[in-house]
Amino acid sequence: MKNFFRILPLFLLGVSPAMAADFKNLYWAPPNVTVGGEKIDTILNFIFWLTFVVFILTQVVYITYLVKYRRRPGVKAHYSHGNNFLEIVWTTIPVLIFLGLAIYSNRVWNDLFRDPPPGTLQVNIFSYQFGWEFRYPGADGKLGETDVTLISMDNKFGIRSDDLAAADDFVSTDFVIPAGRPVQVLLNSRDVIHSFYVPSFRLYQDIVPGRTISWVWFEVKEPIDLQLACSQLCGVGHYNMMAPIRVLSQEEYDQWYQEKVEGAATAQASKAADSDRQVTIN
Ligand SMILES: [Cu+2]
Repeated sequence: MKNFFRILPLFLLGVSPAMAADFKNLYWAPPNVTVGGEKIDTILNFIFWLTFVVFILTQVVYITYLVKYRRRPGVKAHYSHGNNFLEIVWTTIPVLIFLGLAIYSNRVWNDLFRDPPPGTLQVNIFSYQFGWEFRYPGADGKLGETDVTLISMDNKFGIRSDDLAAADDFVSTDFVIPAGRPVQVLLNSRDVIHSFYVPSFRLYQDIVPGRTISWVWFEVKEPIDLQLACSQLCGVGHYNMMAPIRVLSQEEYDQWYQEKVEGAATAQASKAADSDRQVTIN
């Protein structure tokens, strides 16, 4: 019961208790782990404290006037028709604050979502009811091209069979990325709108079926284990639509990548052998 009352305000604020409990911080977002995420935090903090101060000030004025001008024995309640000068002042100030915030946050947005730097690792993220898969460039370092119109049960990523760069690409069920290197995600959905949401990355992006969303990129500072959870109610299995995010050191990542590339090469070779055999039988 005590816990219920501890968690209730979080529900009211729209914070996921599981997420907050995970970071032992019930009242704020989990720590930011990306380069540039601080800029989002600066805006969040500024808006939070501004709202807090404005709330306190308006409540103080409101309650003071309520008490001061109330009806008492021998005193009539004061009626004011308003004051044009004051109206203009307290409309202009919020307009300027909102305009400033809009311009500043637009600049931050532009800064964070400009074209990724050269050498960025590209990962194709495929979402479906109810799970995630991650496609990596193979030994050639090039992610094969895809076409959303080709996405089907058999061709999950919509890989174009005429693109040879796709042949050595491999798929992982964990989202494994190196720390200290920019990662660009190409987001696809097979069925409905899902959402790529990682609070620690300060990133939220809906994934819309029928198109590839390619402007999201980020750089994680240190190795860390996190969880990717779909944040767009997408059906009965939505609650279970998650995948581990493993941010590794460059060394560990290289090792993981090497193993995956070798695995993909073996699979490719045995597939080729199989089709050879079929040709012989026929
Ligand atoms: Cu989903």
